[in-house]
Amino acid sequence: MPNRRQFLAGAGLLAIGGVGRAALAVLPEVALRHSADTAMPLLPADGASYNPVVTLNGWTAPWRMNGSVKEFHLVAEPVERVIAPGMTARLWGYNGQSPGPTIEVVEGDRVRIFVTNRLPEHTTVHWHGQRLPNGMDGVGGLTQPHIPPGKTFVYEFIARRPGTFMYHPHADEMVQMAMGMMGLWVTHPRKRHPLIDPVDRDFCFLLGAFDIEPGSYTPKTNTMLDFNLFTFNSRVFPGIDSLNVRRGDRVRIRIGNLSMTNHPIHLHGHEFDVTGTDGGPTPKEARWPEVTVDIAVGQMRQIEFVADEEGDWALHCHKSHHTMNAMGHDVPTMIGVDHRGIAERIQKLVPDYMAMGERGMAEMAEMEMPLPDNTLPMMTGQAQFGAVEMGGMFTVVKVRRDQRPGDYSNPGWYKHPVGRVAHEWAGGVMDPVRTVGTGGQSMPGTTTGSPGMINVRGPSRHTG
Ligand SMILES: [Cu+2]
Repeated sequence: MPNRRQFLAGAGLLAIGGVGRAALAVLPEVALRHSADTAMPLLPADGASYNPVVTLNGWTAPWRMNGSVKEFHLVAEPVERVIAPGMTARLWGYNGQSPGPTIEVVEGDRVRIFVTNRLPEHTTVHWHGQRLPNGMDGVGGLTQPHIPPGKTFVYEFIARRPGTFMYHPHADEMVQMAMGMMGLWVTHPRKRHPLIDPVDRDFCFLLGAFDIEPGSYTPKTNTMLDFNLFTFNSRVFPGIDSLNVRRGDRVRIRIGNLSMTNHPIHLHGHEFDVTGTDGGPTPKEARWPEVTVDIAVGQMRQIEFVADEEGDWALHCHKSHHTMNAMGHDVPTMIGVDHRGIAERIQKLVPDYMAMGERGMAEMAEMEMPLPDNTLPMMTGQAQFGAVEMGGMFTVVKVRRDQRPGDYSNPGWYKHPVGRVAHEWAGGVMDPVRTVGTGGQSMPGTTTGSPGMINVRGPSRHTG
């Protein structure tokens, strides 16, 4: 008779739904989480030691040891996710949240993951980037039968190479990923690795996008490009926690992209190296300094830097539409349009009407605009100097000299040294000298008269 282990290895997948109560009792307990707060790192109680990751606005799945096997239990299910205070989305995720918990193991660990499906349709889990037996790859129909609603499947493989990986369904993928089904997987090196340096802080998060109509709760799952909420771990600014570090810390940030477009992620005030991808650690001679890294769909980029500049440094997607929340994307451009008198007339018909954007849209961040229920302002957030005018994929790396090692708490806003903040100039101001072009860019322009004398030629082919 084959024992249980041999059966698993031989069959690849073992459906255990429908077996008796006693057998079900062997399943690891399901850990659930309902908060979107950043959980403190989960220190390994047994096995090889490592420096655990901190999942931004997320958490690490607890496991149990069963003999020499690390066992996890994921439950695919509908969840409620607070996208930022003031907005809750009805998503699909794992163990109470979207994204699911980070799975954290050590190179060489034998890992067994039970996956229970509490969705209304079938699913699978694909372990993106991993070396594993083909039958554990999680492609519904191709490498395994789908996991029907109500059933539990089990995956088992050895975490063969260290790195940062992702997990997501490979079943009705467009819908299930648009609903928020995704998670991260970190495999730590078992011993000192020549290409993986120890770090003081190790953060991770996933890039995602949702299309949730203002006033509603459920994403539109057929959207291909026009998403209106761009998220770090299913959160938008100002709901994304800051990354709080001590000055001089070596910091690693692992960022996976399971949205439908690329995101150039930009860090202020420091240069970083890309030290790893889904394919593994980057050879040291192939690294170069960057301040922005473009992360394509289905890619993970792992960046590292020494946080040696104190302050509140922005970390954000450089696509400016991705640092906006819903509402803003379809607003017509009104710069230069004279609204005088129009708003009052329209307000007689539509009492909430406001003329928007006549002088740009910054005023949007400051005024109290009536919003549909369950809808966030499109640009928002307050810091010590006023409105930050952001949304979506934006957060702050807070570097402080007195942040204690291992302390991830928010130190508040940076206390700038006196005289080190941009401020209004108190001296005299001269009018700028303007240059009027006389042809192609290769031709020298004509500098006009003295300051204050500006010769401006009108457009030539216009009348009126
Ligand atoms: Cu982006």
